[in-house]
Amino acid sequence: MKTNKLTVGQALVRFLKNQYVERDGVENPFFAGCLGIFGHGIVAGVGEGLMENPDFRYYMTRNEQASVHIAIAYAKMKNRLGTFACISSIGPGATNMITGAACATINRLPVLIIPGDIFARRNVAPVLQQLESSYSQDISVNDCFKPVSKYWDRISRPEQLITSLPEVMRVLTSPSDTGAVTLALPQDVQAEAFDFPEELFLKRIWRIERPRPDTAALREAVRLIRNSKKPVIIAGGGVIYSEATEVLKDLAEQTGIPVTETFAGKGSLPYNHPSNLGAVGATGTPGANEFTNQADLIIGIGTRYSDFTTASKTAFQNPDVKFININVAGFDSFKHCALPVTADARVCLEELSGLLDDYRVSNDYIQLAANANKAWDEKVNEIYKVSGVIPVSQAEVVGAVNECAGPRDVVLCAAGSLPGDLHKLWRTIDPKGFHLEYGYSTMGYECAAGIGAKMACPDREIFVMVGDGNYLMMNNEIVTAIQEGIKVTIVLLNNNGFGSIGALSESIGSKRFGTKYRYRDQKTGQLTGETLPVNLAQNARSLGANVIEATDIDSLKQALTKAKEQSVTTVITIETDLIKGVQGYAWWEVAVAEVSEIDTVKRAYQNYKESKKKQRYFL
Ligand SMILES: Cc1ncc(C[n+]2csc(CCOP(=O)(O)OP(=O)(O)O)c2C)c(N)n1
Ligand SMILES: [Mg+2]
Repeated sequence: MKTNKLTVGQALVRFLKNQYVERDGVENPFFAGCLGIFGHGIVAGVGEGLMENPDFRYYMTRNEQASVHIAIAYAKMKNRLGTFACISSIGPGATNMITGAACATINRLPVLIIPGDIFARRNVAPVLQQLESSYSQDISVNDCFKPVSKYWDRISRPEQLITSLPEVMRVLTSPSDTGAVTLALPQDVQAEAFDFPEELFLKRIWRIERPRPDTAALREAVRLIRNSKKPVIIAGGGVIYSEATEVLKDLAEQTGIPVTETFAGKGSLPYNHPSNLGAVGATGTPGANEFTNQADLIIGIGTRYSDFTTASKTAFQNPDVKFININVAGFDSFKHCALPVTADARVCLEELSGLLDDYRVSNDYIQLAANANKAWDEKVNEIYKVSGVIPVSQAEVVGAVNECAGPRDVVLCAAGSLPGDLHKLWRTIDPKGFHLEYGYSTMGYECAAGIGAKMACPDREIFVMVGDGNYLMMNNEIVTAIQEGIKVTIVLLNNNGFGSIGALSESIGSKRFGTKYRYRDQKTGQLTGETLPVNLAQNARSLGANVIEATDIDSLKQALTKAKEQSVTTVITIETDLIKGVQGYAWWEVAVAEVSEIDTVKRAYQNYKESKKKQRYFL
């Protein structure tokens, strides 16, 4: 056996740059490089390995959490066929990545997390940044990654890398198991050399499988569909990741079954397709919710049925409702005691189409869906209409950005009141045009994720839409965008606080307590003073961005046109109304105080009890 004497850091980088994926005959390198921030726990081992391999590019970021956001956004745009390795030092650099790891795992997106770890040799413990434990020496802060990782390992001896790396790749490239994979590397082991077998570094191609459905399950699915009068499809992220959107369109046209879309599934059909009822669930359209409410059969494709999709289990009110779940992950296909069809979405829909060639829902049902699609489009026109009132409403801003964005351009967002508005309103044409991280709804995802999205799709304009709260939580990656010459357009909506949690607070009787960015008022002792003097435009400018300050919709439209011509990351700021929101059409459960001295809370509790009556189990 030929061997190669390398450090763990060198061997790791060499291995990573030789990993490829192949799906449908198309081959691509799996890793686009490495993101991270050096510290004493990674600089000598992996850091040195990276320096020796400049063809595996290292990108310096400003916060380790943001590194993971960049990787997640990249993986999402690549339909999980590519990602980054994210490295950190030991201690705080490592724990900064835990939020990112959770975000990746929850959204079923692959990211390789490589935190430095404390000396395996232990003789110098406790080292700087070490968590000491009185009951075990086999614990470090990196154990915190265990519940948020789909695979977790610590390399305590160099040769362990040889058996761990194939497992890392198996999980990252598995459509059903993917998520964050953590490989903790003790700082001494990283720098130790070993005679690694040459074969470890040969080019390796991981085939992304398209598992076919079980014949009996498929037959049963056909029987259920044939017996259904009011079937509805819920298209989740799996439809897009599997590149099943064309087949879904054919199936919808062949059978007349209407389609609704989750956050991750939005874009499964173009917004103006007559079978597209649009957003489903808590942030759904009236049409989508009316149809799911009455459906006798829900066909969930690639959805994990989050509470936003099920309107906290109130979305399906037909007493005879049944579920067929087409999902590559058995974990998801069994939800709601469905008929599980564990398979890749695209091949499954292809096979299903062939077996349903004589099935079609009634013309009335098809017409009702087309009417709902049209009615909602007219409503969006109304909501997008410019009122001329200053400060502008958020919906007017969404309208202006939507109008400016080309059919292949991307809107990107994660938390606040924007996700719900975008889910309902945004007119998506291209399957990759709507990028919402709404599995973890991580504040601070946006500015960093914009970079990852642009790296994955350099030929698309990326419109990052972000509220002031999200922006203040993590705007630092603007510096990284400037460093890398990456251009995104960040539309920053400033309503001086939390429009989203403020409205939620009001709905549960808590009167927007603690949701506005205000000075502490010395008289009341509360945060009820004047608005804070924060200048977000100046902040963005100081980080190197091109900044345009808009005041109304006209100046916003001009700014968007100018931003399109720019090659530098551009931040457009605009003040928006904190209170004016878009109406909702379904419920979302947030628990309300059962006892309270406050009247508004007491009333909210009564409403809450009423809403809960519609919650159902699906057995
Ligand atoms: C890391 C994190 N902390 C807290 C929350 C809860 N949260 C959701 S939205 C939001 C406020 C967002 O503020 P902003 O970006 O200004 O958007 P707006 O609500 O004004 O639309 C908060 C605190 C979260 N989702 N993520
Ligand atoms: Mg805000």
